Amino acid sequence: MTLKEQFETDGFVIVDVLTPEEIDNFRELMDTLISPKIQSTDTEKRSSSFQHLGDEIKDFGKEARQYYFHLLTKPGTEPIHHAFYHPVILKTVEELLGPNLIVNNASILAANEGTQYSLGWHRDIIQIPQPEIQDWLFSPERFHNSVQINLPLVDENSLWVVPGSHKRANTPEENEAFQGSKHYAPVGVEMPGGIPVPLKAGQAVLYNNNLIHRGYTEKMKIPRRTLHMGYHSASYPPTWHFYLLNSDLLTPQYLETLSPTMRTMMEEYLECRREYPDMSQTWTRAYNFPEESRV
Ligand SMILES: O=C(O)CCC(=O)C(=O)O
Repeated sequence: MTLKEQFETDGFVIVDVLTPEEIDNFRELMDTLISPKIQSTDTEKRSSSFQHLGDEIKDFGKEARQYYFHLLTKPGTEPIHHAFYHPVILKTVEELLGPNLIVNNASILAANEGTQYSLGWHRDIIQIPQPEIQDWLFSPERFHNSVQINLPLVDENSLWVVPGSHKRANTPEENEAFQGSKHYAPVGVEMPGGIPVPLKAGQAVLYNNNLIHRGYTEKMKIPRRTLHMGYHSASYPPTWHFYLLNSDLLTPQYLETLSPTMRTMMEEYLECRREYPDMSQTWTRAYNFPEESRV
């Protein structure tokens, strides 16, 4: 089976990305960036359902929870940006989606040792109002032009998935677990068929955001230090994930501070935003199946 076939069947694939030297380098860069000197004494378990909104780097470690830092729109995070155009990452995503990649998310998932982390089971459809979430969004005929990636710099076991769930509607048992929500199942609810995705440092999991998945670690024995990113191919219309970057922060002055490669990637991102300004179109039937309206 090719990597693409495996991705289409299971909704995720694991690939080796970083060399041991690269792992050390990125680990150092990340530790410098988030300076994990503050260690919380608070051990209360917290849900991270709204983690996609992002945290401030200066707050890292103040609470015993997982933090989510957006990078591409944050001055000071440039030293780690080259992770988001790592040749193995770009080549693998191209193999899965197509050429002309646009980065649409670049962040850090980080937590200190001892953190209990639990994000309820979900598909990444939080942007879509629940009444507008239709089963055909998960049909095998629809091309999902988005890949999400976790690239840990230390061994981790935080991502859980239901293999194959990205290209079908929820089963009755899954609906029961979601307890009426189309966004997040309540924290602590088990999902039938859910399995952990253990990763070695430097290995990446690339997954279809429509896959039913969750973040869960009972108690971290080692701190979490994971690069998290998303892409789509500019050869096809983007999905709702494309709008995750706050383009208002990508000012000409900010773009000036980026490396030439990252600046070009961000300019391509902005060009695509001009072409597809309206996120709410991306989950309409006509947008996903334009050939039907031409008949
Ligand atoms: O790896 C994790 O912690 C889960 C991330 C996740 O669920 C997401 O980004 O949607």
